[in-house]
Amino acid sequence: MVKPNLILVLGDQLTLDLAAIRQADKSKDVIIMAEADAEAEYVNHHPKKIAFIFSAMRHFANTLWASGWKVLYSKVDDPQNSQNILGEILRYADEVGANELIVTKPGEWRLIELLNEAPLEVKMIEDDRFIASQVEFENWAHDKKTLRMEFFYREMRRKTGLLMDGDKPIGDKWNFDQENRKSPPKKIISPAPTEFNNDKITEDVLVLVNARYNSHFGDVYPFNYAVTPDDANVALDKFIKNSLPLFGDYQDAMMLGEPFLYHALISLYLNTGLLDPLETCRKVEKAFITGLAPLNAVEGFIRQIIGWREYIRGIYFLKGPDYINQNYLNAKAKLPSFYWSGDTKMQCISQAVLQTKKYSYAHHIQRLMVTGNFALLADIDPKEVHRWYLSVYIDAFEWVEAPNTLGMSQFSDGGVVASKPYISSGAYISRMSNYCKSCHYDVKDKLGDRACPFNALYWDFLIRHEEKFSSNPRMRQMYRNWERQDANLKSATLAKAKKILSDISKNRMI
Ligand code: FAD
Ligand code: DLZ
Ligand code: SF4
Repeated sequence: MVKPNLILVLGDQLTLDLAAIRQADKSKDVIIMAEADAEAEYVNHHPKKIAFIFSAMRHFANTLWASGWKVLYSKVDDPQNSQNILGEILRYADEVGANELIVTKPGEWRLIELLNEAPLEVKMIEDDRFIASQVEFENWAHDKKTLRMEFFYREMRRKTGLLMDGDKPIGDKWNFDQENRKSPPKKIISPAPTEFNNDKITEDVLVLVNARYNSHFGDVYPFNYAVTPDDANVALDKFIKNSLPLFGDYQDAMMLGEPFLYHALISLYLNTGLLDPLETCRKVEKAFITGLAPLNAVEGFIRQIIGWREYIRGIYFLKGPDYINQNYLNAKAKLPSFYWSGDTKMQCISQAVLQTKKYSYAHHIQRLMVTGNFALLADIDPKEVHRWYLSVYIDAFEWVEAPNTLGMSQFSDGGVVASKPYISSGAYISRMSNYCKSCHYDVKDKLGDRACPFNALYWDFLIRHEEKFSSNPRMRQMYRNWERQDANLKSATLAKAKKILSDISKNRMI
């Protein structure tokens, strides 16, 4: 008798068009899927994220059964569940007499290494749910001195033909970012994100997750995310209709009580296979062609997906498993406890942390210029920052989270992703948000009791790393501004920063 192969489908590989499924033989092979504590707890993932993944996995297993596949599915509370993916593979291999496992390459070196060391034959195939293959990215990167996203993005525009007029970009410019930096208006009425009613499968998962992972940071209720491709497409369509036209203008804006503004809230669906990136971009391009949304919004959005998302993935696999261990700035402090509690007088941080607790979501500028910026200025160990981002965000899988956090946000790769550190004083946050107006601190003050902590920390960071950055042409002006300041002001600023860092290390309320 011909032995069946096992086909592993991971929690972020939920599409019938998955490379491993395309290689499988429905008449004999067996698909396996496993919910496992080891995956939920290697960092303590946000309960909403665990619930989203488990429910989407269960719905996908039903789709597979309905289309005639044999599926062996481990629920996390099954008594026989070994609670780790390898354990489940070996248990099922024994049960069905399989000796080969076919798997689409996971998006984490940790799992790739685990599977490569498994005591059975493993065939790992390229994940082709992306626009650029790994080889294509390596070919692009190999003769470049610096790996800037913008040039890679242009290749992706040419390859997909998105927003192209022959070999020229529509609008005669590749990038309309200059038009996408508007401060928030005084009043904003942003469209509510699409909310879905939960079916019995999701309700059961919510009860289970709420009981099992109740020590993890984050609220499982209320839960309104989509868990199927159909619903994810409904969310995408509503975004295109209601929010896309203003997506570009307010992409970088932040507002009190407005966690989503005009953002799409679709990264969780793209990253788990519920939405396809190219189909998503084609729908968005159509909104420009039919006059629904302006070019700055549509180009800005498409750039995030075929530019940033693809580039970030390319970097993760190009740089290898050691990427997450880099610490170019030798940052050593512990992550402050307010990253978990939101218990800080800094309005901007408190907003970002508390909405993350509630929704497992914060938008890009909150991640980069609020929590990321503060961690960088406060000399926090990048590994701790990385583990925080990986655990708290619903869209966080290491291939996309690590280069964003460690590269773009914490500069711990020494400038592979970012050409200079993304740092700012309170002035940037004040310009791009209305947070400062209701903050305990005064954004204009550097030294007083109520001085915004970002201000002194910003200068302290520049001085602490003067040797590394003072000759960076994009940072020269910052150092010139420092030189122009009065000597007493300079030493008072550094003393103030020292006091803030000491308060953080002693877990005092700031
Ligand atoms: P929108 O703002 O509406 O953008 C549309 C889409 O573009 C997103 O859904 C996403 O798929 C893509 N996109 C935009 N920027 C990026 C980017 N820099 N990298 C990859 N894709 C991008 N994104 C994740 O998907 N997972 C992560 O774990 C993650 N961690 C991050 C950590 C830090 C420190 C920073 C600064 C950014 C991180 N990002 C991450 C990128 C970005 O913040 C999120 O993709 C975005 O906030 C998701 O929300 P949205 O769907 O509303 O996005
Ligand atoms: C993140 C996650 C969680 C919380 N749970 C599971 C799970 O139970 N089973 C599973 O197959 N995958 C899970 N995942 C996703 C993986 O941990 C991992 O991040 C991705 O598969 C990497 O591509
Ligand atoms: Fe954040 Fe400073 Fe503004 Fe307060 S004053 S919200 S701490 S930037």
